[in-house]
Amino acid sequence: MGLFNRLVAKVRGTSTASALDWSEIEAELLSSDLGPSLVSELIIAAKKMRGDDAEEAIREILRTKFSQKSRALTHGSGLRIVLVVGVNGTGKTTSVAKLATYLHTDKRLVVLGAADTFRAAAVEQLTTWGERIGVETISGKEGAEPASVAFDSAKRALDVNAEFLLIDTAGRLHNKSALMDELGKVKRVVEKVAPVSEVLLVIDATTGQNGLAQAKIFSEAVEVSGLIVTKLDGSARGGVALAIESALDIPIKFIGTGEAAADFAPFDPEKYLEGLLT
Ligand SMILES: Nc1nc2c(ncn2[C@@H]2O[C@H](COP(=O)(O)OP(=O)(O)OP(=O)(O)O)[C@@H](O)[C@H]2O)c(=O)[nH]1
Ligand SMILES: [Mg+2]
Repeated sequence: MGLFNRLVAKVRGTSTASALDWSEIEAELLSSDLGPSLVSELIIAAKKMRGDDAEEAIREILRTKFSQKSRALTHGSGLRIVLVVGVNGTGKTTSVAKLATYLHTDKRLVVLGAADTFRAAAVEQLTTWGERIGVETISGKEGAEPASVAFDSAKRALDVNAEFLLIDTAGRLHNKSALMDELGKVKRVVEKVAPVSEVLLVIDATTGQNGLAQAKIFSEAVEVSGLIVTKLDGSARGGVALAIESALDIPIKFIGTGEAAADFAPFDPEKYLEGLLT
């Protein structure tokens, strides 16, 4: 039985679930990664609920937790620069490639900036994706300053009249202040060429509540305008996505559901709730 089925059965007073303790249900709900504050709010509300509409009532409570901000990529004329950030291994490079594929399929002119100069393999990884998709990737020499690669890629993107520049950055341990400072620097230097219209933070859904901590720290270092939640194809319930939206009011813009370029889609709140509730 799904996590919420027991909650619904408890409210309805049906089946053996009615014998379950509230604290047992609370513990189960916590495994959805919705986080303690959302879960306790749900339990308090559920205790007051009566009858058959429990499921819809729960859905409605969760619905109110979504951000009201737009989930579309920030509009604007001319070049739109998208900075993709996040901790190690969350799926930044793959998400840059997926977003490039998504935009390229929509006939948008895209340039990639390989500003993860931390590891030599990172540049190659992005360049390979770029070749596969058919978009240009700008990189620097090994060990180059991330900010200078970002700057060069912005100039190139302007020169070729690109609509989008997607900049891949190095995985950051979110407690390393030097790396976090570097992010601010990348943004400042790029903005000598053109404004950054979007900073997308990549969160791995399988990291659970740690994702919320990451989002808090990143949004202190740079202004995060949206989230990409990856690895929703895994065993994760992905409740952390809603926990972040609700706590920080940062909209999820895209989701990743696999390793292939096509395993990517704009975030659909209703579909997400369906997945969470069933
Ligand atoms: N199942 C699944 N795997 C994913 C998804 N997104 C990325 N991955 C995998 O996660 C691993 C890490 O992805 P990368 O894109 O290299 O992650 P990164 O954040 O760029 O990593 P660093 O640059 O090392 O910090 C790779 O094996 C990807 O194929 C996803 O949505 N689902
Ligand atoms: Mg990477």
